[in-house]
Order: sequence, then C-alpha cells, then structure tokens
Amino acid sequence: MNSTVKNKKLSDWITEVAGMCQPDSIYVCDGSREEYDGMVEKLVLSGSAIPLKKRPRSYLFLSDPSDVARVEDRTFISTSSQAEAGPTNNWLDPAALKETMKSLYRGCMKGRTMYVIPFSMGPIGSPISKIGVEITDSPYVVVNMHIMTRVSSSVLEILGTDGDFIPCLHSIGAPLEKGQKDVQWPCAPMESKYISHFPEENLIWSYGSGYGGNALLGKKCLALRIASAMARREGWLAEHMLILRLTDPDGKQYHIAAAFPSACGKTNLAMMQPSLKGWKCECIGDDIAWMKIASDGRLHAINPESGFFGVAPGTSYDTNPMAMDTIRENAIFTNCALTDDGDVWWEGMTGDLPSHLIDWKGRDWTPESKADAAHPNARFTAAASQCPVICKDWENPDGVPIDIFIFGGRRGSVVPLVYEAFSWEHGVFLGATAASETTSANIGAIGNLRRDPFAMKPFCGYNMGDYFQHWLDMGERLGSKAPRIFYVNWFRKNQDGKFLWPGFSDNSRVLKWMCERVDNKTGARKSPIGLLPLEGALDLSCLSMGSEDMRELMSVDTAEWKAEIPDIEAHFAMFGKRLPQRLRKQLKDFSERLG
Ligand code: O2Y
Ligand code: MN
Repeated sequence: MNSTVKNKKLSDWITEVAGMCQPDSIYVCDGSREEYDGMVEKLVLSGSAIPLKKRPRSYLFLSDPSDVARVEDRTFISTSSQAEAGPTNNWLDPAALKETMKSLYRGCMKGRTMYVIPFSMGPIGSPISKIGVEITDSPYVVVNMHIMTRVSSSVLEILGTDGDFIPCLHSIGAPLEKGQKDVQWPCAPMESKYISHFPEENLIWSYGSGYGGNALLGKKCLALRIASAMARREGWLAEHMLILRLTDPDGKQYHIAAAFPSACGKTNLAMMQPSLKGWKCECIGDDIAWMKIASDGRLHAINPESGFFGVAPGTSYDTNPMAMDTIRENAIFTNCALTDDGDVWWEGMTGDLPSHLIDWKGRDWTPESKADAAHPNARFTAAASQCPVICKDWENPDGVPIDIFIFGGRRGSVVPLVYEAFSWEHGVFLGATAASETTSANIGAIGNLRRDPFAMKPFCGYNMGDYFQHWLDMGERLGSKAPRIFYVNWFRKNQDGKFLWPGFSDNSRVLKWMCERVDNKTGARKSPIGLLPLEGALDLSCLSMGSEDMRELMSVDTAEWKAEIPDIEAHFAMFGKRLPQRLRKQLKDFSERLG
C-alpha cells in the first residue's frame, strides 16, 4: 500500500477485500493531477485509451459492445424484506446475494491492481456532504472518479481514525492469469453482472461492468440509491434533478431543480442560455440534487458531483454550446467515434458528416455505413469547473434555496408544454405519475410509455410508495416555504410528427412564466390537469410561432387524459397499501375533474 490508512473501518475493509479479491497490488489514490496523468499514461500504453490530437489532455475509450449502459435488470436493492425494496426495484435476499457475489469476487482481481479511492460527494467538509470509498480494479473508473467526485487524501484526514464512510466495492470481474494478455475493455458476461445495494447498511457491491453508472459508484449508486434511503431516514431529499440559477433582467435570482427521466435533455436545460434578452442562466448541476431544509425554513440544494457524465450524441454547438465548450480539453470520451485527424465525433455533433471515421466498435465508418458511428449512450466526462456558465455558488456548502421544482418527460402527444400544480400535494401526484416515451438511448422499445415517478424509478433505494409519503411529509415541514411545482413537456408533436416547441434556449420562456407565477405577477387558468398560462402570458417575443401551433401545444384534450387514467390506476395499484391515501385521493379528484 502506498499510503497509511489510519481509519480502522477502512483498513479492516481493505484487508478483507484484498484477501477476497487477491489483487497483485494495492494503491490508495490521492486525487492529484500527477496521479491522473500517470494513470492515463498507463491506459494509453496498454491501448485502452486513445489520446486525441485535437483536444488537449483528452482521451477516447471504446467499451466492450456488451458493456455500454446501466443495466437495470442486473441492479438490485437488497433489503431484509422484499417489501422494503418495493415493486419498482429488483430484490434479492441480502445473505444469498452476498454469497453469490462473494464467490464471484473470490480471486477476481488476480493480475490487477486494487485501487482505493477516497471521495467526497459534495464539497469536502460540508455538513451536507457524504464520504465514500470505492475499491476498484479499473483504472478507467479511477480517472473518471477523479472528475466526477472529489477524490483527495484530505478525505482520509477528515475520516480520521474512526469516521464513517460508505464502502463501494467494484470489480470488472476479469482476473488475469499469469502471462495472460489483457483486452481493451475487460468485463464479465451479462449474467454475472450485479449492481447491488444494501441500503440498510449503506453498502454498495458492483461486479462485472466497467461502464458509467454501474462502475462510477459515487453517482447513481451512492448519490441516488443509497442517499435516497439515507435521506428518508434523516429527513432530506436525494433527487435525480438538475439545478440551475435563473437571473431576471432586474438581477433577481431564482433557483430551479428539475427531474426528467434519462435521455430527456437534463444536461441541455442545466446549461441552457436563454433566448430572452436580459435573462441569465447558470448551471449548478446536471443530474443529482441533495436538498435539506435550512435554518431559513427553505429547501437548499447542493450538487453532490463535481463533473458531468453527459450523453454525447445530439450534443452540438446548436443544442448545447456550453457543454461543447466544457469538453474542449481535459475530457474523457467513451464510445464516441474517432476522426482521421484525432478528434471525437458523434451523431448530431455537426451538420456535415465526416467522410471517414473509426466507429465505437473500432470499425471503418463512412456516411454510407448503416450503423451509428457513436453508440447512442456514448458519453463525455468533464469537470463542472470547466463549464463556462458554472454558477459561482455551485460549491457553496450551504447550497442554493430552491424556488421551483419541475417534473417532465418526453410525450409526443397529450401533455401540454407547461402547467402548474394546484398545491404541493397535487405536485407530488404529478411527480408520482410522470411518464416518458422511451428512446433508443434509454430503456425498452422505442416509443413505449414508461411511468418514471420523479425520474427516480431506476434510482430509488427503497419502496417508492414510502418515497411518495416522504415527499408529502417534506411538504408538511416546508409549509408556505415549499417550492412551487410545475410539469413540462418540450416534446409535443403536431399531426405531421414535427415538434411544436423549439426547445433549448427558448425553454427560458417557460421558465420566465414560472418565475412570474412564483412572484404572483401573472394569473393562470384552471384546467383538469393543473394551472395553465393565460392567453398571451408566455413571452413569445421574437419567436416565429403560429397561434394555431401554440394552441395545439397548450391544448388539454379531456378524452385523451381520461384514457390515461387506467394506466395511472395500474401504476398506483403496484404500491398496494404503501401508496399514500392522499395520492389515491388525488387520483380520484383528477378523474372527477375530467368528468
Ligand atoms: O449508462 C450509464 O451508465 C450512464 S447513465 C447516466 C449518466 C449520467 C447522468 N444520468 C444518467 C441516467 O441514466 O440518468
Ligand atoms: Mn441521470
């Protein structure tokens, strides 16, 4: 070991894991730039990382074709009873799961180095932050964790001899026999991948995948699944939400947290540059928000991460110029295509197609090729501090006070551009029934409607019925200081299948209306689904949008909404007795309003 670990729980755990996984060596990370550079250099020499001539200190990794995304089917919430995990999670008995995984872990790091990564989610030392330690045999994970979390030996100092941390054990599950040559992206077959969470003991065990959310355990595993269970016990919120600061032309600030399912443009909204003159938008986080009620009685949010692990395809100077500038240097790319002059490329990055590429599977690609050049879930990893519009308060340990919550999803029809909840309780109903059409970049067949409550279906570490109750309880505690709740749909289409709303920077028009609602500057019209903007209340200045299109975009067709009721009923029925009575009542009231 290259450093002395003074924390008893940590040194005992390292010894235990090393005994089980049998690595050739152990390395405790310090989070330094030299460490990062040294690791990347080794990854380049081994052929795992491709240095990009066109982007300073940036590298491309190509994964095994079987290891390209989070694997929901292999993700488990292992609580003592299945009821605690609830109907939206895969469950296995903890003792049985640990036995299975121990047999996989035995000897799984042979021929490899075992890295110990001490990290903080949230600013180091902040009272809202949590400390984790990831043990992994993947140097790719180490370099990504350097960007996505705060890896530092000062985390070990804060831990002292008896401080507590969340143990996150990860192995790619590909031991090397003596003399065996490594492959570019080692991992285990699908059936032996396990992404396991033990929320009752704040423990994460991941095996077999080296990709993203399966392997960078600070993100979805700790900051959402384990943290959501901790948040419920401790009375706060760990949510799948971007955080942004919007400033109006008079300098008044509004803080917005928004939950959309994966692949609905959270990173784009988080970094959006308003088309409205005089309005400013700054990014605080693009994926996860931890929120606590502060001494002012308001809900304050921090971004526990320190980087972005964004979807590359579709990201361009048109859709998200701030993300494009964030990744100009010091970036890691995974499963993007490689250009002949040593840059990355992906579908939607440029109007013109390159004449030749190496695709994410390492094959020659030309515009005639049938297959995508980049995988639809190809990713960039870059430090939040590199974002040109990162908010100066993004690392404020006290967080920012949230004024507005937004829920939403991708719906080609039925759901209007924006509406407001009647109350906190109605807002919880909107979050609990949120639904989105699946795309090629996420789960399920394209175009299926998937209910994804609060965009937390894959990330809630306990029974979602209890999660709904936790939101209702938080509303009680917040009282009149609770953020206002809105629902949006940027993706409604007309009869010809064309998007009705331009989206991106024009979404600022919708955010402006929300701010005006918060300040009681504009009224709203009541509809069965919620409060809609008054005619002409949305600022459409300098936007060429026909009034017919606008009417269609905002229309609420009672028959279409009635047709949604059986699906909502079936969705709620899953939770049985754990569904809060108040949500049952919300559904009844909604049906009655529809007539
Ligand atoms: O496929 C993966 O492993 C990445 S998933 C992801 C990454 C960053 C932000 N959000 C998500 C998500 O699935 O919500
Ligand atoms: Mn996400």
